[in-house]
Amino acid sequence: MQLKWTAVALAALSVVACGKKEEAAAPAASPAATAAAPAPAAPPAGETLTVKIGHVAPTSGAIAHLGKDNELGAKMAIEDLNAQGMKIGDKTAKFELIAEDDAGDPKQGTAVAQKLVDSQVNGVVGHLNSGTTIPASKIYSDAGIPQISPSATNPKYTRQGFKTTFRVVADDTQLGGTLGKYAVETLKGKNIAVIDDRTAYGQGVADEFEKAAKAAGGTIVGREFTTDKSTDFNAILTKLKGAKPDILFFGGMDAVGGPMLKQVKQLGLNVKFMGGDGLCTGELAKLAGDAIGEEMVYCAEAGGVDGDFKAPLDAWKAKFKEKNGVDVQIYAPYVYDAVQVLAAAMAKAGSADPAKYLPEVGKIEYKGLTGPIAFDEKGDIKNGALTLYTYKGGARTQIAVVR
Ligand code: ABU
Repeated sequence: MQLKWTAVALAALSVVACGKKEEAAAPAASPAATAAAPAPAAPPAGETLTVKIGHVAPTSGAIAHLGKDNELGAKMAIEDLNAQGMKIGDKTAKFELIAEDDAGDPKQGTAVAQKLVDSQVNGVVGHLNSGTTIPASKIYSDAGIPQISPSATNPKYTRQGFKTTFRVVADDTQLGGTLGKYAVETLKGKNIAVIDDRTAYGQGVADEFEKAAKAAGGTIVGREFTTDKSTDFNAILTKLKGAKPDILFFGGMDAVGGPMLKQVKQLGLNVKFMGGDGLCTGELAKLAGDAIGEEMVYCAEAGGVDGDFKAPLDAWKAKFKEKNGVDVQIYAPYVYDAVQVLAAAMAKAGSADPAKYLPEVGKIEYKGLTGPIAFDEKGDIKNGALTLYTYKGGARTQIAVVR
């Protein structure tokens, strides 16, 4: 695959743009002339193109730590793009971030999506949750605005026939499928219990897990559900304990998974605890305390890099920590790449008009922090990776990157 838009290429654009600015701002002036000179004229309005990028995630509520992680990734991309002085057509682009909070709530998600459309954003990165991303995608599609989700993994998002929907991570079919197989073939699970939080993500990933675990020869001994706001799981865990599972899979986010793990320990349930990407955060170890155990919890991020991509991603994560004072939770680098992909498509089209640059998003071949990004006909990432993790010594620890 030929990767056309690299960080090096973007830096080269920056050099060209800066060179032009320096030429224009270098009059040969004597000290006396300088003293009397009027303030330099502002550049003609036509030289700058304001590009509005909308970003949506839950920056309030139980998973605000994940929403803020995503938003910081978007901010870092905007800062880097502006520092590079990227050209779109013959204009220097000035990127502006319009960040909205959907609180992980589908209704609030569609309300802020309409707000972004009304603000005439040129592109959108988000939302974080499948349950907000899917309904919001119709609003962006109707307005013809390209949308890239950095973290919503429910397959339905890209299977609605919209031309505007893209995703830079693997989906729940891949996540649940890989984890189900891993549960039986590697962790040697035989009797498997499943809980989900009834969200588009939680239920979807649990269904895929269950299907794959059964196909690999596992037996599903119980299926229960909770909500994405629950804190007491004693009734469902007690019921499942009676079925003597050796694996317990939870389809849901870390904010619910952490307290659930504490109750698993209190009830003496002797299981390997598994989950998808929503569980697979640094925060989970804090939320679960000593219930995180040693190599007892297994999960997967819906992306990942190895080989030559590892060092630049690690360096970016270190920069993120230095700048923001917090570690990357999970999807900030994917948000960073999603913003860069929109910008690269605009540069390629020579326009930030959604109708003009949308075809370039679909054709993009971008070498990102999170690996090569190109989309299939649905808008899903081609050849998406997964990273399997466990928790050791209270820290998320990588097992392997798989495709
Ligand atoms: N993929 C996990 C978190 C976001 C979601 O799909 O709801």
